[in-house]
Amino acid sequence: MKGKIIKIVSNQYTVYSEGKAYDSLAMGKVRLQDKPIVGDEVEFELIDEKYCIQKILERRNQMIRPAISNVDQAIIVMSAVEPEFSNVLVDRLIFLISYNDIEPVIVITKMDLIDESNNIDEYIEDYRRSGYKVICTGFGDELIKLKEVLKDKVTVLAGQSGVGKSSLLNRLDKSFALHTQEISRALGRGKHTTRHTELYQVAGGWLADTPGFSSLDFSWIDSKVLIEKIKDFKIAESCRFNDCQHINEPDCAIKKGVEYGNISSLRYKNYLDVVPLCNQRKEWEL
Ligand SMILES: Nc1nc2c(ncn2[C@@H]2O[C@H](COP(=O)(O)OP(=O)(O)OP(=O)(O)O)[C@@H](O)[C@H]2O)c(=O)[nH]1
Ligand SMILES: [Zn+2]
Repeated sequence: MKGKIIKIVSNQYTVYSEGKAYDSLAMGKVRLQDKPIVGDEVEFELIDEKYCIQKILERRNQMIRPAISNVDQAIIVMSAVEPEFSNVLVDRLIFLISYNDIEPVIVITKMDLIDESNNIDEYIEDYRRSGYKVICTGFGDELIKLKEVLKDKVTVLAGQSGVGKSSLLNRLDKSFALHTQEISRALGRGKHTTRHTELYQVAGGWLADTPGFSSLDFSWIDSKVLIEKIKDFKIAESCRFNDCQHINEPDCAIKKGVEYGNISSLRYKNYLDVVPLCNQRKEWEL
């Protein structure tokens, strides 16, 4: 049978397959192959009345913190106000998420609190023009668009404190929200239980119970790889140099794109700001 690991507690693996959850064990050869993690697509069989994981299928991607594989999308939760909307923060998250081969989706909360003088619409337009999905929410909203986005996908939440992650979860699924509150309370007490990430069925998809990308550390990022992953920079034209960093090289297609307004100047500026933070780790530190 084929299934997906949705929970791991010590050597007990919960594998979900066609509407049912199976308590399973991992065979020695599987554990040697590569430690199974939550999100893994696996082959498993009933052997001597026990479900045994035989094989981990190739991972499309893999996050370290929390350890989850095959993540389809990361939702960047950012408030319109309180705390103030930060395009710098959103873009840094976009870069880190894209670097991990995960699709970023932006959810802007607290839209009910903005007044006319607010310029958030310009940011929203900018992200949409670049091809990013943006969902606006606020109190009183039924989250229909968000639910559509979650359906059939494996999703991780990201976003700073106070932007409204818990409120969103509460409105999406009460029992899931209670579960995540337990976790943050335990973490807040500094309790040394080994934290096990778990995938929960929410709105017809899978949502991780631990937020990701909480460290905005670029030191281990290879800027050459990052360039390839940023959606805004995927254009038909090419730069004069194959290894163009799009900083001050001549005949740079990206700089031209920014100049002619085809590439977001905001994203480009935020890219320039993270480049010096990249490539700080030595090979042996990774
Ligand atoms: N008006 C309004 N208030 C909101 C909205 N979303 C969240 N809030 C409020 O913003 C505050 C912070 O929301 P939380 O959901 O606790 O934020 P969080 O991202 O979970 O924060 P951490 O738990 O610290 O990570 C709370 O007082 C919420 O009631 C919204 O869409 N509209
Ligand atoms: Zn270039």
